[in-house]
Amino acid sequence: MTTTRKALSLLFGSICGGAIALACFSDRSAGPGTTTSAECRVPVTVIDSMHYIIAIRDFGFHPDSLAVPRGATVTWINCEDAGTEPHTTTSDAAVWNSPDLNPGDRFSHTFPAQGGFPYHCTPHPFMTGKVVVQ
Ligand SMILES: [Cu+2]
Repeated sequence: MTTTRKALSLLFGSICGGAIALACFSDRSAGPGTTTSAECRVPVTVIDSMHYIIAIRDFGFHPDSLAVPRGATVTWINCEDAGTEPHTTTSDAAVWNSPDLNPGDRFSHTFPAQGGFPYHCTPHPFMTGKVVVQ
């Protein structure tokens, strides 16, 4: 039982650590100089080995190709200026589909299986990207 508890505590510690890291990156407020715009200016892609960020900026996904380990969570953040039309992250094979993401909004998906996962933005089909789960 002790071993199980330790494992659980480690698991939750790890999840909470990730949540805290994400929370640090997920403070939202309006206007310039806020956490969201700072976060969008800094090219942060890797939070830790299981949490990754893809910024949506200038009508593109940055990075547009991202390799992650199996079980990783990817968070897309709309880093466009306020007032820019919303984007989505939509799996080409219907594995995930975000709602409209306005500037400052985010959407996360966890990838349990290996493979290549191409995606696009529904309102702007020229916006494409790919997550490769290794
Ligand atoms: Cu778009």
